Amino acid sequence: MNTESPRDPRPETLANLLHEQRRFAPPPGFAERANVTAAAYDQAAADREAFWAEQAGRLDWARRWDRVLDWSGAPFARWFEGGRLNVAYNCVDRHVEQGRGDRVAVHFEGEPGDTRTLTYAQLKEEVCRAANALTELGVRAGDRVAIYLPMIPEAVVAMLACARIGAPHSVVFAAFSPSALRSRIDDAEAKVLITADGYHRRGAPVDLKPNADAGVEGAESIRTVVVVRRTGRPVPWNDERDVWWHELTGRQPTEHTPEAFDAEHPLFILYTSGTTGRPKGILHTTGGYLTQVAYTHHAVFDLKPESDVYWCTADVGWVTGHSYIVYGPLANGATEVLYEGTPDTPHRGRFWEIVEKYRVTILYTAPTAIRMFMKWGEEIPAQFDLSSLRLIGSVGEPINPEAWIWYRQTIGGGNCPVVDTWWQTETGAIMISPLPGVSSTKPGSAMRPLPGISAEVVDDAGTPVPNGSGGLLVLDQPWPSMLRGIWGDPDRYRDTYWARFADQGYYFAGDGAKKDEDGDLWLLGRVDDIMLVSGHNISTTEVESALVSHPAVAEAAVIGAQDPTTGQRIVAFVILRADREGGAELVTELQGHVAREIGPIARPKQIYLVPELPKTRSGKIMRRLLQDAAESRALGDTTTLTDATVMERITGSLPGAEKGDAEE
Ligand code: 6R9
Repeated sequence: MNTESPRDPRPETLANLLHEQRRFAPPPGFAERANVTAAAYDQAAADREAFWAEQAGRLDWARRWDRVLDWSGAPFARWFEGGRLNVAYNCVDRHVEQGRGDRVAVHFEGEPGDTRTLTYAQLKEEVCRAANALTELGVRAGDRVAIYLPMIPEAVVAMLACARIGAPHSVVFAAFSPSALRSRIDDAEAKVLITADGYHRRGAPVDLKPNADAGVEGAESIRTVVVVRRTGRPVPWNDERDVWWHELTGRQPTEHTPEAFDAEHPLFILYTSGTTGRPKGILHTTGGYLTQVAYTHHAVFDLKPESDVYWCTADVGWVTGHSYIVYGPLANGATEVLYEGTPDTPHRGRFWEIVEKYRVTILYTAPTAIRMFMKWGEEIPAQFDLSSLRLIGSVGEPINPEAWIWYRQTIGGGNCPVVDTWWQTETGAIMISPLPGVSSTKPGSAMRPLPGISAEVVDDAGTPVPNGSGGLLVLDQPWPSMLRGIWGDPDRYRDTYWARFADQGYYFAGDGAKKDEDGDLWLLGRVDDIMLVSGHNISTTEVESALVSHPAVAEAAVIGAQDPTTGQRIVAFVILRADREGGAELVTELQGHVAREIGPIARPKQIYLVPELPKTRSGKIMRRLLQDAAESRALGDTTTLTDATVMERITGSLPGAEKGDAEE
């Protein structure tokens, strides 16, 4: 998220274009047993702070807070002032103490098919050993630890061990480059790096240690590199600096007394991969963060810890992995699946095989994955028994209505609530989402702010727009898991998030949204992506959703390219479903389809049929690069792309478009 972009073409509020009429009430039986009912909205509205204080009671506090919220230092919030707690104790020890040590915490599934099961009792031992190990290395409360690990149980253990000793962690995606690792280590001045020899991806071992070495080379703050053995392949080794995880933790006691930390003690720094600009170290703290991730995981996913098997497919290097693989589910005593690999290894049914194998009941994934599964075809999930699923969720991007419907029918069997959850690295936890036992959902809408959360859609002057109109999404009240700043840069924190509506004191999220006639919210993507065509604001999301509603289309990315007559012209990049053939006729048909769905003004001037789209590691489309390609400019920063060569394949398929040079 970034509001520093110079591109800001909106002289008026967004138009309200798409008309989606379908509604889905909670399935019979679900509502009666739902964790949260409609009363929560009223309760929170009556007294927001009392509501959050009650939710904080879901946690074990070593010392109760004196005051729920101190907002006098706005925009720097202090929640649960005076309270003290230990996050790892809350996520692990207390479940064991309450007699649930034998419950499975993590079902690990390696990509090659190896498995490992960790009960809460075993997780506690591992976390204690790791906490003792970090202490032996001289890590003290407040010291930063960088974690550069794949999706293996040690990633969860390492994060919890840091939390246990009060050492903020900074997790860096294992697929990020050495230079990305290095800049994050330097910015946080991390003392220790925890990494691995490698991991398994797309059927082959990938070495990680050489990247870690390149990343720490000359990094002055790093004293020790701890290396988890995952692939067993030979690794370069520095005797002065490197130590094996299994040797270091293996010699530690399995007991460790958790210390209680202040509610505002830093828990982690997470750098937003960002589609624009220099990465920002988003800072989260202890009590408010854990309260909101635990509450939202309970409310939105309706977790019944005794019977549910929960699976969030995100990577731990993304905020979704922090909040909804590690802290939220474990605080709630969940049993969850952790999968190392990709959805197409060794075959395109791997996700569904895992759902069937572990009888997964709650699945949380991203629109990018859902659209990929649509592209592959519904006969693949049809080969597996998905009847265990009872709730399915989505996060990361606007979910197009057709993808939502496909997800509900093909994966959810038509009887699971679908929760489209809007939030950000900065918000720490889910903010806008249906409540599965309450909301009558609309495909493509994240519906309403959760109980205790307040959001508005405003125009450029900060005035709320009426129902039926679009504008800018703002958060007008502080919330417990809000970011507490950008690491080391308070001015940038104010400028980026709070300057736009300084008079009103609103947090500006950077996203556009519309309120429909019922006041329900439809997220429209980044405002940087809004197009201005002949004086009309058109959101890329709406044109993309119109394209995806055509049976030939699996995925679409839309951008506004400069145009001498219309200001911007709409250019679409389209991926077809597996069984469809392209051609000039189809392009004309798609142009007509969009014009019919939205209106003639939204008709794309150009449509390119492409094999792939450029995406960040968390699956967000990088429209900026497509814009560069469409305007025949040299490509901007490509370092956050999953696959740096994808733009070559896309530009190679554009008639007449010159190929830009990727910057490193
Ligand atoms: C959790 C996460 C945040 C940005 C956010 C918005 C987009 C996320 C969304 C969504 C529409 C949803 N976004 N969830 N847009 N509907 N359900 O994704 O964090 O990586 O920081 O990205 O992602 O644009 O501002 P992060």
